[in-house]
Parts: sequence; structure tokens; C-alpha cells
Amino acid sequence: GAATRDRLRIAIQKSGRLAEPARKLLAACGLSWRESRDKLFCYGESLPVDLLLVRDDDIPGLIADGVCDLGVVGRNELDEQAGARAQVGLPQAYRELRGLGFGQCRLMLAVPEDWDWTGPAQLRGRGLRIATSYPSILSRWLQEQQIDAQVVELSGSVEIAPRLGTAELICDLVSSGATLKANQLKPVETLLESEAVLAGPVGGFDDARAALAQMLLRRMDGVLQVRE
Ligand code: PRT
Ligand code: ZN
Repeated sequence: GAATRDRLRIAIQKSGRLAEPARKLLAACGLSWRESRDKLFCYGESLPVDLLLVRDDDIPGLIADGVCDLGVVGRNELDEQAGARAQVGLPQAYRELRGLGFGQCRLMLAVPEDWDWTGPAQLRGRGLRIATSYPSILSRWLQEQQIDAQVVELSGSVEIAPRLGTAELICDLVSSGATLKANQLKPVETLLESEAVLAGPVGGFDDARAALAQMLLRRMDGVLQVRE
């Protein structure tokens, strides 16, 4: 349970792919801040809506802990952490409120270029290793597909795992496909269609933040509709 607050706090990525488009979207919703581009906190001026600039990986946890009220984060990160929470018996603490139409990518299974791909069934009973930064989403998919592969969790540089001999396959985010190609891999299955999303707590708010969040969502819907 978060403490009562009369200002809304939104977590966005400090730097990286989602940082600039998240700021632009919120600015288009009429928000402005006392400028502090390199700091962690931006104080809202036009409305009592503040920004917390963080690593994208931290955003789901910040919402779960009530440190932030809303967050702009990739669906891939949100789903992965929701799955990880569920696996250790934690209740769902956040949910996707809106798809935001930027940061699009796919979480895909990729195999060596020279494989003839006939489908997921091809992976059964071969004791394969799959490198990924998304172990929970991958494990769920493998279970659905009844594939008994081993998940090798890596925090980065997943695409070089096959060359290093730490895994035969990878499961990673793909946008242009250039990274896979450069590593002699090809995408074969989509596990998740991702984009940046606005995330919020499952329970909503019971103080002044409720009206602020409602107004922000209404404005955001207007902005997103015009952009379509
Ligand atoms: O510092 P911080 O932890 O905040 O940043 P980060 O490095 O974890 O995140 P960042 O900025 O790289 O990505 C933030 C979010 O952008 C991701 O969680 C996705 O929701 C989204 N996104 C969209 C992507 C991509 N496209 C993407 N292509 N995130 C990563 N990639 C990587 C991918 O992992 C692979 O290494 O780009 C490479 C593939 O790109 P292509 O174009 O070669 O296919
Ligand atoms: Zn990250």
C-alpha cells in the first residue's frame, strides 16, 4: 500500500530508446517540468505530475512498490517481470493501461541461418540450450510448445551466445533484424509483439492521484488518436 500523495509520479527511462519518445508524449499531454535532464527527478510545473528518470528494468518494480504511480516501459519488460513475480508466488501488482505506439519490436526465437526451420516441434527432445534475457516469457512459451530445452539467462549480448558455444539458439528482441543477420542467425518464431506501454498499479488510486491519472489518460488518448 502506497502512502497518500497529492502529486502523481511517472517513471520513464533515463536514457535509451524509450526516453525521448516518452518525454515527448507526456509533453504533448500538456505536462512540463523544471528542466533537469541529467538528474533523477523532474518536478512538474504545469500540473502536479513529476518524473522519475530510471533504468527501464526498474520501472515494473517501482510501480509494484508504490514508489511510482505510472511508468512508460516496454511490454517485454513488464510481461517478463510479471511472469517472474508469478513464478515466486507474488501477486500481480501492475498492469498495462495503454499501448503507446512507439518502441515497437518483437521478442523472437532465432536459429542458425543454415537450419531448415519446420516449426517449434523440431526442437523437442534435442536437449537444446536457448540464450535469452527473457527467461520467464521464454519458459512459458517452451512449456506451451512442450519443448524441453534449457534456458540460459544472459543480461546482454545474447546474440553472440551461439558463437561462444553457450547456447544453440537465442530468444531476443528484434526490430530491423540487422543484429541477427550480423550474427548468422534468423528469426523463426514470435513470442511477443512489443511496444512501449503505460503501466499502472492493479488497484488504482484512492486519493488526489486518481483524478490526475484519469485526466492524463484522457489527454493521452487524444494525443494517441491524432497520431494514428
Ligand atoms: O539503461 P536501460 O536499462 O534503461 O536501457 P536498456 O539498454 O535496457 O534498454 P534499451 O534502451 O535498449 O531498450 C528499451 C526498450 O526499447 C526495450 O525494453 C524494448 O521495449 C524497446 N526496443 C525496441 C528495443 C528494440 N526495439 C531493440 N531492437 N530494445 C532492444 N533492442 C535491441 C535488441 O535487444 C538487439 O540487441 O536491438 C538489437 C536488435 O535490433 P535490430 O534492429 O538489429 O533487430
Ligand atoms: Zn534495461
